[in-house]
Amino acid sequence: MNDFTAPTGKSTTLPIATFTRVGYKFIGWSTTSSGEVEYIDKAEITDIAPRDGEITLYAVWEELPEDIYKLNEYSLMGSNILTGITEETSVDDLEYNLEICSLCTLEVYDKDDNRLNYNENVGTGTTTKIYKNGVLQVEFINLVYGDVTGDGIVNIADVIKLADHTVTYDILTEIEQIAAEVTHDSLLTIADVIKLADYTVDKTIELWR
Ligand SMILES: [Ca+2]
Repeated sequence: MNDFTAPTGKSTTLPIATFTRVGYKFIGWSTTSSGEVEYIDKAEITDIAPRDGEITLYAVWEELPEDIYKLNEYSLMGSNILTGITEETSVDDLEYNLEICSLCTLEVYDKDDNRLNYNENVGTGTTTKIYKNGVLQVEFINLVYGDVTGDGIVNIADVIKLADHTVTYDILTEIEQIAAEVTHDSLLTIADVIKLADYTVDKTIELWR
């Protein structure tokens, strides 16, 4: 992740963690390479580095519970973003791909907390919940690269919404911004708009890492 500058004497939110590690999930930051979590993802921090100096934060990882689900072709970005989901993946497809345990059930909810049907598409910003014996085990925010509107399909509507955002920078939510950042340079610019527009006519272009 990029360097991050925080003002002296003011509370600042740490940027969302976007690291991935196969078989693990990110649980927070430590100031030492093998230490415990000192700051959770997106923690509010004030003056943790010396004035005009810098501090290195190390990612702390926890092994994923393979007896509950398997990520297979998906990966976990940061603490709870499920990535690698392609467009037009239905709830049914997602449940199949994640290989949830026999006592487990999977439910997906839209941004307004309405449960999606099994034939509906999983879009950016929807939430996956996995239960075992009715007890919630894990919750993911779903990320579909290129799907900025959150309907699980990448089309001209996504291009328009992203283009509007690059003018005012106040339209997309945090997760939508990650989905829109298809050139992977940590910036949202006209280059992302162009690549996304190209993708809508040539779906062989790679949008994800
Ligand atoms: Ca869309």
